[in-house]
Amino acid sequence: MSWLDDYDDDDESDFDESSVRVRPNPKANRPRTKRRPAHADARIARVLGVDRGRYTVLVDEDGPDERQVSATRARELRKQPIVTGDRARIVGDSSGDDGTLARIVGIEERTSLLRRSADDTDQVERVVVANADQMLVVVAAADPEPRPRLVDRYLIAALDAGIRPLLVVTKTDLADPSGFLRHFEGLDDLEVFTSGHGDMPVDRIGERLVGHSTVFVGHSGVGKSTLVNALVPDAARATGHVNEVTGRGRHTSSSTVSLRYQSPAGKGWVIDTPGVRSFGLGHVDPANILRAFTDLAAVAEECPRGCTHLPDAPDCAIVEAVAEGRLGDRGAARLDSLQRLLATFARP
Ligand SMILES: Nc1nc2c(ncn2[C@@H]2O[C@H](COP(=O)(O)OP(=O)(O)OP(=O)(O)O)[C@@H](O)[C@H]2O)c(=O)[nH]1
Ligand SMILES: [Mg+2]
Repeated sequence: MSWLDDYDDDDESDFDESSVRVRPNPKANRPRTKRRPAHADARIARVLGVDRGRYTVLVDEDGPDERQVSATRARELRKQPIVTGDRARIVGDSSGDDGTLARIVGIEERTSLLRRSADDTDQVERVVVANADQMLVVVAAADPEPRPRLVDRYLIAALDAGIRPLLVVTKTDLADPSGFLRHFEGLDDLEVFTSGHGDMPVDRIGERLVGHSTVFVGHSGVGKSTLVNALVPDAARATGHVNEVTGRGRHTSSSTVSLRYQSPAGKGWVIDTPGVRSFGLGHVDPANILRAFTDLAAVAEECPRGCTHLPDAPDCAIVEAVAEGRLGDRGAARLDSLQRLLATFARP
């Protein structure tokens, strides 16, 4: 089974409580609208994880009776992706007792949505996580080799979704990350951490997690779950080895899971995701990349219509401003970063 199969949000409700009874023609038994309950008594629960149509949700978050409850999705939500981070409306048995199942009858409006497509031409998108406001891009200094273009892709997806990106380079005990990090010099807003065996920036990253919902993304084997385990002591996320011959991770984590971060400074949410081989940007609006570079976006208002802002773009106002030194010392590096991202998008 490929990782993509594993990731199917539209997984049929294999565990839908109503399918327990054997029915000759399930379609004939779909509830008609007038029989559908109004769900005025629904309560809100945080979706922590999804596994083959079964959701783990957190009820009474931060309250005295906070508990994890298993839930299925209502039949009428068949086409609606429900993902980690969603705020679900649930009805039914939300006691969380063994053998009980609640039912998700709707989801609250999302504040953000991180999506990806299988490749850049694919308009079919997969929802990775809902309501995250930060993304920690995890990349290894070696084993597997760092790929700046994959990091670019994550940055673009984050900027497009209005999610603040952070970057951590792991395995600095295996290789010096400074050459790789030079790629990201012009990204002034990007906070960068480095991490190695015996020297993990747990406190520094932890500070950034308080009050936020942070999704950890990156290639398989870069050490996402290792970091999660260091940050969330009872997370017990399985970690895998990187194949010495192929340099590939083993896709140890197979589903996306939210875990609570807690420190004396406060609480936050950490979302561990499975490693991906590619991160398609079929759904992204390229204008959102420029928008994230606020200083350059202001200059770009003087650009000709349809300007690509790439090095060969005629009369590009940003290129000219940088050439004339009007954007200061950092101008060239900023433009370089913007162009890398735009080029990644334009030429997958
Ligand atoms: N040398 C070294 N190894 C590390 C470091 N961080 C993680 N590893 C190792 O890298 C391997 C993969 O780590 P995981 O945490 O499973 O990686 P992952 O990103 O969660 O991988 P997937 O779940 O497959 O996406 C494990 O053997 C870790 O012990 C590090 O800083 N230095
Ligand atoms: Mg993992």
